[in-house]
Amino acid sequence: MSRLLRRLLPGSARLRPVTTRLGLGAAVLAMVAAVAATTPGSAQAATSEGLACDTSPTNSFTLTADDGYISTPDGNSIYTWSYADEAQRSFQFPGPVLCVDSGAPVTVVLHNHLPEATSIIFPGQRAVRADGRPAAPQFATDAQGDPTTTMTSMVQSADALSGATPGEVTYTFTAGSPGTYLYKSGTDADKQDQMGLYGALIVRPAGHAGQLTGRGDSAFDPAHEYLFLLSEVDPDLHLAVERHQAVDWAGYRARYFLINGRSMPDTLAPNNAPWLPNQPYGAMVHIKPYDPARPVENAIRYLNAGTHNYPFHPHGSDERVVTTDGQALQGAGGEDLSYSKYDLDVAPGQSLDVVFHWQDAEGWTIGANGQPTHQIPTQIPAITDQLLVGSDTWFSQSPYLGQKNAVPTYITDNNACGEYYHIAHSHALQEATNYGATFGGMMTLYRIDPPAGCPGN
Ligand SMILES: [Cu+2]
Repeated sequence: MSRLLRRLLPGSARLRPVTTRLGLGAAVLAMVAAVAATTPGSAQAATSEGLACDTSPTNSFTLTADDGYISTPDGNSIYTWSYADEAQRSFQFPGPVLCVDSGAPVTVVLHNHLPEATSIIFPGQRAVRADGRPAAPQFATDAQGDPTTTMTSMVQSADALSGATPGEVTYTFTAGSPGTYLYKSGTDADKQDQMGLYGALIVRPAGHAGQLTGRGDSAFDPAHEYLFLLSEVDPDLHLAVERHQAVDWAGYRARYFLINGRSMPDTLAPNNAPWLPNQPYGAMVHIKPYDPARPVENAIRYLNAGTHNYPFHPHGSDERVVTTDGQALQGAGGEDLSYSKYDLDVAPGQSLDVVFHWQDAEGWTIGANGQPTHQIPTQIPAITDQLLVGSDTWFSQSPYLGQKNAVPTYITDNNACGEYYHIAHSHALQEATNYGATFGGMMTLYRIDPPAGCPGN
């Protein structure tokens, strides 16, 4: 529970009886009202699209490891552990996106409000220090005499300490090469990672804000930069931890598959959507067609916080991988070794940074005279891979970008102005579900607006 809610609800166990008596909806409303009433500033309330960075002029961040609840599109509420930026909010999932420049000295202070000890590790960053000492693994033995690894950087639970002072540890390191990295728990990591203790660390090339790396051919439009932090949740495991029961790893089975802590269709909601108060990050890509007169790329940072490979599959176009695990893809002589891919396989702990654009390759645009620039077959199967297939709620019923035909009355129309939508999802199709219900899970949409824009959107 957050310190904020502790203050509002004196007694650390106060929230759960509220949940029991009033039902979850009332408890969530109470939490929303409490957060809205007491959170300083308005940055949290403003919705937005795309990458939402936490930055600091001194590259110093204070994170709180805490527990809270996340919601899923099927109405479930899942007990979760995560990190929150103390300056921003009391609880959020996943942890805040920390953005720093390569070569910058970074400080991360960790406060622990979890019921057990925890720590943070920063895979890919060198010479991390914890309270000034090297944050190296520390070996101990368990009850069976087997060696176990703990971290010197481990911080005890505040609940284990007397008084109100939380456990605290300070990590320092110099931000490494430009790229996308995880930060995550280093203590009982299988469990604590599954419980949600992870976030993204983005390292930008110093002096080249609009590039993924120091290479000019990694340039992108900063207004169209996105993060896809991929992970999964086994709700039974989370429930066991909430009830202080043993974790049954033999029975592990993920039921929810997430991008930035949300499942489809919640992935489409904007950043800081008020109905998802603890899951601030959306995952919808919103771009315009490639314009030869203004040839800009868009960027996506793929990051896998799960336990196995997620074969992520954007439908609309290839994406060009320019960075893996914080390493620019180039040869010893600086030659470009980036490659285009239609399925982005993201391995556990791995990151891929890509640039891409969507090209109206067939010229299905509306010309200056308001008519399609050329005639094409009207049968939808002729153009399936350029569209969501069939009479979907997002389809304009027109193959022409910017034209919106009559939509059948029996569907809910989510198409604003004749824009295109491509789905993008894990191609392990059981991961494109919410507890088995299809068209959910690790899935989002790419929205391509007409070249002239979309009035009111
Ligand atoms: Cu697909």
